[in-house]
Order: sequence, then C-alpha cells, then structure tokens
Amino acid sequence: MKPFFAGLLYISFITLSCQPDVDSTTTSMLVDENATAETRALFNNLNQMRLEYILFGAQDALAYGVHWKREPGRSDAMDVAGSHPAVYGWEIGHIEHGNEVNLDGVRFSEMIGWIKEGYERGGVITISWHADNPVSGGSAWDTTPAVSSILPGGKHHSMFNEWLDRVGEFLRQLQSDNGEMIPVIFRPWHEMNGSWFWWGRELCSPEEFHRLYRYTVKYLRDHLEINHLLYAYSPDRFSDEEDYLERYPGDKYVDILGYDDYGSLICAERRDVFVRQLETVVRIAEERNKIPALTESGFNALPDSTWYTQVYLPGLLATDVTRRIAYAQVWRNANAKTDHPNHFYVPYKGHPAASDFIQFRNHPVILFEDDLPLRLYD
Ligand code: BMA
Repeated sequence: MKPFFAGLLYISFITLSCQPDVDSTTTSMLVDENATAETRALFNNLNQMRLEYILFGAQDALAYGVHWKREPGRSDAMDVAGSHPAVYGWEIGHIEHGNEVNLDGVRFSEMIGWIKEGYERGGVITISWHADNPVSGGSAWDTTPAVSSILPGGKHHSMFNEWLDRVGEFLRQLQSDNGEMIPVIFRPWHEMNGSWFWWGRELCSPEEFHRLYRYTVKYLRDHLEINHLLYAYSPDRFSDEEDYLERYPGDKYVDILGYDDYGSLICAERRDVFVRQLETVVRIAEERNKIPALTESGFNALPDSTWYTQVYLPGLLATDVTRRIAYAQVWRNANAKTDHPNHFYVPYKGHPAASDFIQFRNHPVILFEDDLPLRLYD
C-alpha cells in the first residue's frame, strides 16, 4: 500500500478508535451548545445511568395528591413508599397568558419553590406545556387549526412570541439558592401524532410541525438565551420507526427521544406491542446519541392492584433494550375531594395497590429520589 493511503487509513483509524471524553462529545451533541455545565452534566449522567437504572417520575407530585394539597414535604409516593419520585413532571399551561395559576390549579410561584426543592434534593425536572389554542382562545384540546397562524408571517405570530417570552420568564426563575440555573427537560408539543391537541397530526402538516418545534427551540435558546434546557420529543403510541419520526424536527433540535403510552400498558397481554415501541425508541435514540425515555405512562386509577409489578415493571425490563431508557414517568394524582378518586397513577395511602408499589420501588433497577447514587448535576 502506498504510504499516502496507509497514512490516511491510520488517521481514520485514530479518529474512529479514539473516544473523546464524554463531556466534549456531548457538548457538541446537545441542542444547545452553550448549555450550562449542570445541564450538560444531567445529560451525561442520565446517559450513563440508564445502562443500569430507570428513574421513576410522576407529574405534580409535590403540589397535591389524592385528598390533600400544598403540604410541605408531602407526595403520595412519599406517603406510600417513603421517597419522592426521582423525576418531577410539571406543567406550565396558562403561563402564556401571564396567569398566576396553571391549568390544573397549581400556582406558578409555588411550582418554582417545588422545582427548587426537588432539584436541591437531586431530582430531575421535566416540564410540559399544554398551551391554549392561540386562534380560538380555547384549551389545548380545542382542535381549531392554529399552527400556521403562529409561525413567522402568520396572523398570530407576534402573540406567539409574547407567549414564548412568558415561558422564558418562567424558566429564568428556576434558579437554585447558589445561583445555578436548574436544568429542565422541556417537552413542548407532545403527542403530536394524535389529533387531540391543536398541534396534532390532522391539524398541521409534518413540515408545519417541524417549523413550530424548531421555532420554539430557536426562540428560547437563541433569542432569549435560555441555556438550561434539554429538549424532549414525545409522540404518543406509534406503529414503526417511520411513524415515530414523521414529525421529528431533527437531531439538531432534540436531546431526549421519548414517547407517551397509556394504552399498551394496561395489561400483560399487550406487552409485545409496548416492548416493540419502547425498543424502537431506544434504538432510534442510540443511533443518534440521544437519551431514550418513557415520557408519560401509567394506568389511570389503578384498577389492577398489582399493575406496578405485574405489568409496568415487566414491560420496562422486558429486554436488554427496553431497560436502557433513562426514566419512566406516570401522570398526576388529581386532588380528589370525593371518596371515589378517579384520576391518579401512584397509589395513595390506604389504596389496595400500595404494597405492590413498595415492591416496585424496591426493585434494584428502579430509582426513586432517595436511591439516586450521585448528584446528577456534577
Ligand atoms: C391530562 C389530565 C388533565 C390535565 C392535563 C394537563 O392528562 O390530567 O386533567 O389538565 O393532563 O395536566
């Protein structure tokens, strides 16, 4: 072989075989190349830890639960299993109007406090945004077409920018006592492959959706210079890779590849369907050096008292591939005032599924907040 080609081969061998240290790889991989050190650390640590563990998350866990509201230090998970979840989901719907309270009655000023507490204890924060319909003024579930009207050139574009300004103002307040910006997995425009939200499949084209997602990222990151976000893409259930990726805005705009699944997780008989989807998400994420996650899940009102150990856990741990997700989150325990609560995902004190939930929490792969082996932000 001529020395020139041998040299070239040698160089490419070095390039391929030298693994740069994790930090420099991920710095260039993140959506935000100016992401704060804590945000980069969160990405790196989740990416390493997912090979061994799955973090358990729940929505609104610290704000209220079944039969209680706004009690310091409390969550239904804590009541039943002795620890808060490791991942805290929060929701900022109605921040776009500058309201003081979100669409589920949670005061934003208090939410900021709970986010700080969770972060200080080492938990992970993720935020969704069920924004109202910008055209009709109805809710996120009002399917009046609206996406093209908020994109550049659209009639409601400047109003949309104001909405993003308010999102930014809120995110800027997420600061720890020592001044660190609290990293957030931001999950806007989720379940976009269904048609129940105004940004859904039948309400805008894939291109319009791409533009919406990219515009949101660029506005927050480049215009508002918010650098403490990881961005999550989370469709609802899907049939295959092509379906999953139909509205994917591109590797430059997404850090976490997730999906939301309630329907294929309610009984063991559907496990194959669940496993096929979760494996697809993991594979697509790993091919792109992204982090896979089960961004929403659960069995509403837990009619099966062994669901956590007999359906959920075996689904998450079904194969070497499914268990490589970083976290799995369930939805909220609405603050029921009646004796017949009908919207909750974590068993509350006295519920028949409580002991099963403790077994789930004790599984060595599943991490709650007090199981976290390291601070995820260093
Ligand atoms: C839904 C339900 C609603 C809630 C919404 C946003 O799944 O829990 O009650 O308003 O999420 O949090």
